[in-house]
Amino acid sequence: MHHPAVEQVIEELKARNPDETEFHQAAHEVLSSVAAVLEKYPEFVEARVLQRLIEPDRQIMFRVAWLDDSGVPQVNRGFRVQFNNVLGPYKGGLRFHSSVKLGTIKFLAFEQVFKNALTGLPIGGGKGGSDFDPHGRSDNEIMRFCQSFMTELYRHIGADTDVPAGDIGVGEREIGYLFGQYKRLANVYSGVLTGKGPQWGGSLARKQATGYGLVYFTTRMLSARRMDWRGLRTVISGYGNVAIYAAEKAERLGAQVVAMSDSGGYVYDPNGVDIALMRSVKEERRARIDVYAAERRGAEYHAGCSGIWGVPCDVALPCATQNELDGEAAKSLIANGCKVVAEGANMPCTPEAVQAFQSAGVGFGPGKAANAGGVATSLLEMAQNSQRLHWTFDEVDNKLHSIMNGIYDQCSQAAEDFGEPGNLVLGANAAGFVKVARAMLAQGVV
Ligand code: NDP
Ligand code: 2IT
Repeated sequence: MHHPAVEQVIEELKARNPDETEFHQAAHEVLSSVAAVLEKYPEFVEARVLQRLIEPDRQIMFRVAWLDDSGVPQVNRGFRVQFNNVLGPYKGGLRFHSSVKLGTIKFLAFEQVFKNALTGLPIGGGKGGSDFDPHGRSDNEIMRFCQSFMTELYRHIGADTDVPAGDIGVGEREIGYLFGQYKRLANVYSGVLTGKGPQWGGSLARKQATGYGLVYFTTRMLSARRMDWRGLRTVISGYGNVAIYAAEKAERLGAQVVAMSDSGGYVYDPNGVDIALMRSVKEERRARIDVYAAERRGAEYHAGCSGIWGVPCDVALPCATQNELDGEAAKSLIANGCKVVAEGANMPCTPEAVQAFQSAGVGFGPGKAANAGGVATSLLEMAQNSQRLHWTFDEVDNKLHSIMNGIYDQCSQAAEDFGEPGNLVLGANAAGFVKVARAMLAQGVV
């Protein structure tokens, strides 16, 4: 469905933000599915909600200078985009990856606004990061980089203002260095970051949450098709935080995870991935995925990460990065009989791929719904920090499970309400958008 206001806003957005192609893509996806919402709520058009919503509250960009191990000064660029805080403090991860540009962080922050709204918890949307490449850097270099990054970032964040967390290239180690520096500068021990170590304010199950939540969401997609995980051949791209814990949970529910990847290539393991070995390669040894294949009998390593979508499977969970699964990859998954695709990463499927899945009747779960378990559990970490208490693993995991069920129900209900039952892309965008738009109206023109 088209709406004149939507077309116009997308044109303006492209003209005002040239070159930010990932941001254009994310905005286009959300705005084109809210046409039906605008028909139902003309007050959103009158109040120019779209125009206000696509402009971030604040975009911060700064120099991060640090000394490498040879004593040579290095310079990177740091970002924090505080997109929208009508529902709560800005909340979203930090990404350290060489490909990071302002448009990358803007797309991620924009997605985060609607994702966080879907959780039903009081959090707004933001995202940050740097073009710093952690690959091959020593522990000391990572620490010095994090300290320098936080030396600027600390003045913009706070437990009730903006609460960053991890994303690509940022895990518990980096959060530790960032937290240490924040505390030193602000002289406050607060829940200003999530993804902390459980010994120093972190929540149990936060590390597992995105991957587990993705599998809980996918379980609902499967049961809508009268399927369960038992015996399902599952392909999971990436071998990072999201991928590993998605693999662990899917396997526990009876799936056979047959392939995983890094940015250099993929591993095909017909006997089912040995999750403990994969975790040790990535988390403990910080090694590449070919090391897994070298140590595991029967596993094959193939150079080139996109080849993973040629591995026949019933379920595909893209958990690496944006636009990693294109139209061609989608065709090959469909031809091989894949039945359900759910996004663990943010925007991993190109618009052509999403279109192909939907036309072929493959179940498709968009990232802003399917991967929201991470940020939801971050909010549970914030809640524990405010209470100055710790909850058990099972308490957190049970809450996560019911939050994911709630997200699935909302998306599927909204898809029905707006006339396209089963279209979870429409459902997620519409449900998230309505919450944010209503709160914007209530809070006046600001
Ligand atoms: P990690 O850094 O733990 O892992 C990232 C994985 O993706 C690695 O396997 C990495 O391989 C691979 N990767 C990164 N860039 C590329 C690329 N350009 N091409 C191919 N592979 C690539 O990150 P996470 O697991 O935390 O994040 C993965 C995705 O999930 C991201 O899209 C993130 O935004 C999203 N996400 C993360 C959440 C979280 O809680 N952590 C929550 C919700 C979503 P290599 O080492 O070779 O680069
Ligand atoms: O994309 C995401 O939702 C995350 N990287 C997690 C954000 C968070 O604040 O936990």
